[in-house]
Amino acid sequence: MPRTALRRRRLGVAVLTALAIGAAGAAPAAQAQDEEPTDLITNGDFASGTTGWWTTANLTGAVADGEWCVDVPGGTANAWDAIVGQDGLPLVTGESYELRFTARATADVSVRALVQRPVDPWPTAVEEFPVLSSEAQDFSYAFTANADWTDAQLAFQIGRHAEPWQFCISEVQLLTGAEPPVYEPDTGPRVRVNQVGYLPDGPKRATLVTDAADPVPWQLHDAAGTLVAEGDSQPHGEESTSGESVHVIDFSDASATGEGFTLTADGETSYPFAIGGNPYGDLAVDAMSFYYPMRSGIAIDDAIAPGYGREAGHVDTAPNQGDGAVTCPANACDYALDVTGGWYDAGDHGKYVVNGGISVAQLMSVYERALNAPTGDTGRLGDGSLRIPEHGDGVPDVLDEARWEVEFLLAMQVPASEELAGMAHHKIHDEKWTGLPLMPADDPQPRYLQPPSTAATLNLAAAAAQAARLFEPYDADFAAECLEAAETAWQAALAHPDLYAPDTSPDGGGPYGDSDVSDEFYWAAAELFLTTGTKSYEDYLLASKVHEADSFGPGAFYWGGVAGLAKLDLALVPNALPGRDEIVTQVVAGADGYLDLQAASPWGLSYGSSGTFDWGSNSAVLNELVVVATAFDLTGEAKYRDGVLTGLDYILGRNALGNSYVTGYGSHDSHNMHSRWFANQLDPNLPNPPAGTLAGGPNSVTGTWDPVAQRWLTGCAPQRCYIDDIGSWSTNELTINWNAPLAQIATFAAEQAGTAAATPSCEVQYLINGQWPGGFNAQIVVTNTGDEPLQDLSLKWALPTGQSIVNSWSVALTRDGHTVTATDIAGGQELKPGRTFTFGFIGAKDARTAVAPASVTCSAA
Ligand code: 9MR
Repeated sequence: MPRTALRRRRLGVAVLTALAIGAAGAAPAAQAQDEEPTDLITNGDFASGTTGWWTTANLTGAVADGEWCVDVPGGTANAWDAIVGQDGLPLVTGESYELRFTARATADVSVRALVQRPVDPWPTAVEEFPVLSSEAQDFSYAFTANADWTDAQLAFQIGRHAEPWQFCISEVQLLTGAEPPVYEPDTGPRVRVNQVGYLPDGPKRATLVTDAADPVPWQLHDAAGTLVAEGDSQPHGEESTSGESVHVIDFSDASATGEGFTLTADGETSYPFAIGGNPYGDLAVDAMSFYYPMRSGIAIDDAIAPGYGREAGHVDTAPNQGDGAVTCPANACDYALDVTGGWYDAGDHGKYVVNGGISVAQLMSVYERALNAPTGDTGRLGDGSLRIPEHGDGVPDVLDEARWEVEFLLAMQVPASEELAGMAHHKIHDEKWTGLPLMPADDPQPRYLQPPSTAATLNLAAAAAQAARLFEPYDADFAAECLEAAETAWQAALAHPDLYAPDTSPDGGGPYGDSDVSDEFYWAAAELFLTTGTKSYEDYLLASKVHEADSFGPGAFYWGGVAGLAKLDLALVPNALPGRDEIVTQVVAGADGYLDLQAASPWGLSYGSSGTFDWGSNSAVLNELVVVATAFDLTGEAKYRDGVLTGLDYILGRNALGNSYVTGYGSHDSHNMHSRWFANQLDPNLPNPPAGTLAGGPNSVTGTWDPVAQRWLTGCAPQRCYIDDIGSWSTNELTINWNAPLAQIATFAAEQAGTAAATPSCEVQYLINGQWPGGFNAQIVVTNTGDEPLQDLSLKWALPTGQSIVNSWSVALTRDGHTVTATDIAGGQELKPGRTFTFGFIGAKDARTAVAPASVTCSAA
């Protein structure tokens, strides 16, 4: 076919291509005007057959009419198991290039197109995943080289598909002198709002991006277009994290409720949002239901998680090599462990104890907070509350989900007969990194246990100790098993306090390196103390340098720094640690620090004022909010609740990119997170991540960037160093540890919707009147502080660990799980305004001092 005809026929498709590139977040390249581009490809029009080109041995093909078609066998595992390529391409650092080609396929498949150095570790200059179909499409990708290479390779990696198909390519060019790619994200309206919604009695703020120096008027309209509130913005000026000039719009006083509100200012109208209802209820459920499709070792049931059904991953079924009997590389250990189960860490198939420990701890804290916080509500976390298989077992679903991971953590412990008995292996992962997409069940790699580490051992100790106290009323045997594993791990860590995991990793997994484990020791001691009350843990805490240190800096805590997490639990979970008030003071002071930073930020952001947004910055934002939420639970002061809600606005769209970082929430959401199996961007047959998945978020640390970030984000303001592209693992991965604080904050926010109206005017004094070895006497005095009589009054609290009820007087006490409910108060008669009623019980306890519950809630008819 003559070349001109070929071009004309494909013109329409070229437009489509440009749109596709725009959707990926960037403008297509244009040719620089002052120099003649050179095409680096030899025989890109296939006029000389396949001269200059090579293929892997499993491909055969033929050239006809300037198009080369090759037959690709089915049944290979990786994209690079079948390659069409050309070598010896020279790239010059700082120069920009445009890769162009035309391609079609006999099936709708995605392939991997890249320019790389064909030498381990295979650095790439550009990596793209065009989706081919039966009609030829033109593709164009611009990139800037960041190294001088004389031997770059253009590769079309076309393996990985189950069925045989045919790949046809024509008009391949690699042109010099291209315009550098420019990142032009779709930031939507300049009025940036929480795209999900606000609470009627909560703070309601938006950020307007504008160069206007003076206040500008704003209007709030309801879904019908009726004006419901108006005012003027507050100019803030240049803001460094976004690189933009902004104003704040405060519409907190708006009292209308409903769906579909919009905010208009400076000629721009925001995405729609709700006011009222319970905008965060589904978010909380989704953020926790995220974990089920992340499970390893179990088939995911499509009826439970619609759209996410898949085969079990890493069971002992080929091509998986299975996690049923995993040993150490180079026979470094003489045993094999069954480490089936647990959650995959992130977009990869690795399972890492340090990160598993913090993730499951924060998920369990969703439940533990609900037990102890005055506005906590275990009712929304009951059996049947999440999309998981364990319904009907009488156990709160979030604990069922947590157990899936805790059991994996226990399995990672070194067996009793070995030298490092009780230590935990740091991680288990593939021998080599695999490509994307790759379903867990299709991973053919051998997997190994990496050496035990003190950090992993202590994370296991902390998480298992917390599990022990939370599972105690539901499964005493499992609770005992957890506690034994935790205490064994603690002793092992004391015996091997400096087995540090390195900052570098063998191929196929992330490092999770950590050479300061003083915080891990503190966390494990705190959880063991909360669960057992044992004096040796108390002594350890009080002697630790961590105890009095400020633990609430930027990001509050993360997998490598867990002191803050320990302090939140010491502050909120009932215990008799001497000087415990000091810890409460530290938590509240930490929260005050975050509120101060938040007040200074026109985005309501406490994180990032230093100018750095770290890998996983969204989790740092949310973990700071967990501290603020705990301060609310401890003090009841509304400013902390408002701070949490304001912080959540950033995650849900009030940010420099106008992007909601949670899949399925908001008009413009992240949905192409880095994942091997939620890989819809690469393969239309695969799903996007499930609703309620959090993206890692802006990462301004350029030295940690992946090739996609390097290609598109150069020069970004910190808050804008993010791209919703599946290749950008350093800005856009999904992980078990990042979704956990989302679950915590979404649950907290959901509980704040409408709590004020439900609380009757009553005051409770809960006194431990006396205690003796093995028992105590509790007296509860309830007062009606309101003007109306209280009818059918009942009280609820979570019984502190180590206590049980023996007998009671002047009341009926029932116990369900941790929760005690007191009914038949005042003999079933109404409690008149100003009157008090006293009842009590004899309790049994373990060796520790009996303490009162963290909070008691009243309800009345
Ligand atoms: O979350 C981790 C981040 O703090 C580190 O800076 C980064 C580089 O070591 O690794 C992140 O963890 C990744 C892990 O190593 C492998 N699985 C995916 C994790 C999220 O990106």
